[in-house]
Amino acid sequence: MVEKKTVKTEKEFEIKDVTICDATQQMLEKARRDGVETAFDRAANMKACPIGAESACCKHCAMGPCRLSSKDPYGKVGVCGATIDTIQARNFARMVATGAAAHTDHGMAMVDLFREVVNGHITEYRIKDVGKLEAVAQSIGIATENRSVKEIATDLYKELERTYTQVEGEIPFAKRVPEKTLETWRKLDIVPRGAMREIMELMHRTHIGVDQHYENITKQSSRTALADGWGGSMVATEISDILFGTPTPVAVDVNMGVLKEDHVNVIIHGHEPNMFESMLVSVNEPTLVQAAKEAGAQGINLVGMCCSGAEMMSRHGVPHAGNFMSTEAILVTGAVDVMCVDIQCIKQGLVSVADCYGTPLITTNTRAHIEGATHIEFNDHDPQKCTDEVVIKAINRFKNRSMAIEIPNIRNTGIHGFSHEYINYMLGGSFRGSYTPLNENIINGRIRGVAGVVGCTNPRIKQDWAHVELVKELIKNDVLVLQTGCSQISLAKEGLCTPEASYLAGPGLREVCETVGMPPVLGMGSCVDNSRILIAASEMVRVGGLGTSIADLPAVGAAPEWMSEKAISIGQYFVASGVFTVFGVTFPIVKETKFHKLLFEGLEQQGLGKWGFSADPYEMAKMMIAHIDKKRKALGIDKARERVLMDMSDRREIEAA
Ligand code: BF8
Repeated sequence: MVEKKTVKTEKEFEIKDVTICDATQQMLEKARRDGVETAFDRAANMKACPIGAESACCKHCAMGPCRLSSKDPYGKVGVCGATIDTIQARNFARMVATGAAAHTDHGMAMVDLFREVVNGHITEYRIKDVGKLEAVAQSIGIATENRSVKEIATDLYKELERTYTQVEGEIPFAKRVPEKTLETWRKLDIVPRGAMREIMELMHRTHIGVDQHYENITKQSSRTALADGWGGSMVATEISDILFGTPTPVAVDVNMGVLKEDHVNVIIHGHEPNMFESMLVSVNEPTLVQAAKEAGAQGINLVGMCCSGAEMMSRHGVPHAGNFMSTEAILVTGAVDVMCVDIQCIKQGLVSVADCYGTPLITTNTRAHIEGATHIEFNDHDPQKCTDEVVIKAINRFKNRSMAIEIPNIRNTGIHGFSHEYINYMLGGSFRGSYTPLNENIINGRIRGVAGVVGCTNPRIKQDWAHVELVKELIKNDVLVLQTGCSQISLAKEGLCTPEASYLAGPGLREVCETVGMPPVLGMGSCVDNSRILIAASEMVRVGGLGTSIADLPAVGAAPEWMSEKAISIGQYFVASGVFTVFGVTFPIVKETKFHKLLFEGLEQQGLGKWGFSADPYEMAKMMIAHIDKKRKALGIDKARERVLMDMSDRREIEAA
């Protein structure tokens, strides 16, 4: 029997109203029976602060905190005189700074690991994808011909370190940005120098009494966010591919049914792939497998959650158990023998849920301890020391399982691992690998445009619902969807990551999917892998026929259930790269202010993209499709789309022309 350690929820809610995920629903029912509280309960009992939700408060100094009124935003100013626009721009900027810091620090950890591997100080990892190493090196002007892997890799890590430490100039991956987009950035003076400098300057500028013009603050927000997307995140993706392999499509099971009652179940939840890679070695270590069998298990079952889970799913076909809003719920199965975490999106609430079910919750990263969890430090120089110990703890927990286990019997098989490189190959084959067929299909109207649908799940909205409804609307309207992060898992659970799902697509997209044998929804990995979408967009520009900058493309982005500051940084770098980006749930801004106008209109007039907001996925789809159509019209390819509706003689005429 579970010992009831948590407070009974005061305000009950209908479980079917908070998630469409059947497995999570089943576990929330059980949690209720067991008297266990989760973030769904806490959200129901914690009204979001209405002033904070609209970013109308400032707590940057001790003369406040100051509260302005969203009903009358210009009715008063803060004690220092800060206007609503300054306050909102500063708050927004700090979200960008934190989100960018999270991604760039992750990327820097990957460069640290890469450097130690290249210099022979770490031997447990090695360069797995030499082809990718050469391609990345060439993309930023490093010579590869007649040079050893070590020489190329040495030049590459030294060059990529500039992404972080450089104080003047442009970050290395600025070389990958389409010329016209880069030109716009240069004109606006927002090309990132180095991530450390940009984040530091943004924090400085948002201090009391420094930058007090919302436009100027937002410029530095863009520069910092770009240091994330084209810097830290892109480095994280590229180095991880070089070290651990570039993903190619693989059939994987997703959902809580990937747990196995007769196995030792090890869950890894977090963001950096190195600990997970080491865990993959530990769970296959013969002595540990033997120990698991001696404990009465059939074997050790390794499962991922959230973003490192999405990476391992794409690279190695490791099953994935669920996204952010399912991390507490899965512990309620009683079948998790250890949950091992590293950094980012790890709810502190996991401690009490894990405690209720006797599951060890292990933190491993020096940057992320949690009070009440067990810490076993992970060290890249001796990685298995930590991961072996974690597996031993899991085996012990399996041996001493005392409570009834209930695993939702739901598994959804889908195809994941669509790296930018694979899309290139998939569309053109090994002899003609290129994005030309994609561009051609956009120009001829079979594919109306491309949408990146990404980001979190959030208890303020029914889990997975907005992701699923939005994506269904988009593909129905012939919009090809690229996905990462928790959103990808939402759609995988709904069965949309299979080629068979193309029956839900419009006739044009369906035809392309059926010809190529691909799903209408392409899963590209974790949140740092949004950088793959940037590279895909650049490639579409380079191939030609769709304008000269990313802002010209019939491409859009969305995070319909976002919750984290990382999501805001991602949104801002997509916008600054030229993409119309729509967020759901809530937006931290007061409407009818100058800052609102800048984000939702002004940035586009400067040649960048712009923000959009709607809590309704159908409305969101409408806005995104309208934007795609606007871009098609500007490119003069709107007629091509109408052609799909023309009769045979019209077709013959156009074909002849
Ligand atoms: O980086 S999508 S909830 S897990 S922040 Fe977090 Fe959001 Fe999930 Fe990964 Ni991204």
